Amino acid sequence: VSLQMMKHAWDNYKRYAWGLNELKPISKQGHSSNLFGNIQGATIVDALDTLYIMEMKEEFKEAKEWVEKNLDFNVNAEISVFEVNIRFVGGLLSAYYLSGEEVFRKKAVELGEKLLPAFNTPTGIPWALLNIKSGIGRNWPWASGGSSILAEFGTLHLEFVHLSHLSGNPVFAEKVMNIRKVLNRLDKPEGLYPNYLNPSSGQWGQHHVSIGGLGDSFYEYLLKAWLMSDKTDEDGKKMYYDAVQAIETHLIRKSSGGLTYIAEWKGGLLEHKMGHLTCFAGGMFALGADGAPSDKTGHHIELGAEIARTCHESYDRTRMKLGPEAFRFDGGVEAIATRQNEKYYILRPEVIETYMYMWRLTHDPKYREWGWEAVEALEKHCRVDGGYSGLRDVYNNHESHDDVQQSFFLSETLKYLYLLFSEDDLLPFEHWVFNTEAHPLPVLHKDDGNKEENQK
Ligand code: DMJ
Repeated sequence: VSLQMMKHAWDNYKRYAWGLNELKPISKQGHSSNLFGNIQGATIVDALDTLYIMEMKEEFKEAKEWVEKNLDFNVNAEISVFEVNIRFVGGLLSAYYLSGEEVFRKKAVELGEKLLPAFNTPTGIPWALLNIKSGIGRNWPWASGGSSILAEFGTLHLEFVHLSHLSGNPVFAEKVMNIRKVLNRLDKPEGLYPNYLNPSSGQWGQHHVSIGGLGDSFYEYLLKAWLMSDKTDEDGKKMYYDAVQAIETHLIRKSSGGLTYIAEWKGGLLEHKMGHLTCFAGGMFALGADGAPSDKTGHHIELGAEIARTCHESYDRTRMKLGPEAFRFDGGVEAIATRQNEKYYILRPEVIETYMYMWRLTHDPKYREWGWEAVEALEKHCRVDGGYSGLRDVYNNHESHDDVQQSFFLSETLKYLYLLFSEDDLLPFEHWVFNTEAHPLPVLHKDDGNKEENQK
């Protein structure tokens, strides 16, 4: 089924928005997001590995040809370093490792080089935004006192380690190792990592902590850096398990109805709200269970299972059976969005991602059942003639479509669905880690030479 869904998403993108970043499936035209400046083709690059894994050979070939002929980084564009890294660098790296086609390696390294000026700050903590022509960087104007964002500068590690590996140039790995060093030198309030860090002073901004937006994939990359290093990156390992310990103590709570959730922390006060983005953490806890101290293994799996259940409830308690952007545990509600501007669903993957990890790690059939519920809901409410669209209010009786087919729907949501219903030996966890945009990167085994033969 996910293959048919991919075909529908891809064919319509091709028909109405080919070469542009994303598709507007209702108005049947291209959608450009300023996250990528005028770098084009986000959906193509994000979808490459999904096409490959689903064995959509014709489509993969046309996507590859587009990359060869049209993917151009010599543009005057201010881009989000994080978004371009996870979608474009990550997408190209996976396409290279899966297919062995040199063009993807070349383009990934070329783009990586374009991103390097972002690190020209007093501390080496990179800017959020970078003009890839002039090399001038800056931060989001809304971010606490000129700060860089934890989930942005903390989500470069996996890709940059691979860029060094594939180019033979150590500079990429050095840049991300330096980020670790800066973080390790800093005092952390209650052992927690605030979402904001000033790249000039090297001091934290506001003490807001989140395992959802602004924080999320930083934690994910600590664990995955350790796994991707064939469990040699002891520093990443320690930072991850220490952080989880602090998160459990200060952020994880149980509702009176028995649902475990991860709250947000604002200078010591809890906001009892969980974002859809935060739901990825179920899969992360389960994936990390194996490396936890032996008496904690079962506990981390259990934590993953509880988060999966809570996030499933957030879907089940809506009219459309798709979860809201954020849900709350206060004022008498549990796992329900209470604010109008938190009721939307933009085809995000995190809940299905967690089902996929939980399925692989426990084989409890309920995760496939829950994944199937999501398929049915997507088909019923998000599928339109011109592709798949997000929804403005998942509690409403009638669909109000937002008219965007996000590129991560093809790279993540559909890939995780496909994996959820595949055998475990398709991209086995011993050999692959998924970047935060679901692009698989091979584990770098200790005895790997420069050109390793990785198992598919
Ligand atoms: C994706 O780009 C990535 O999963 C990122 O980590 C968070 N946001 C979107 C999906 O929701």
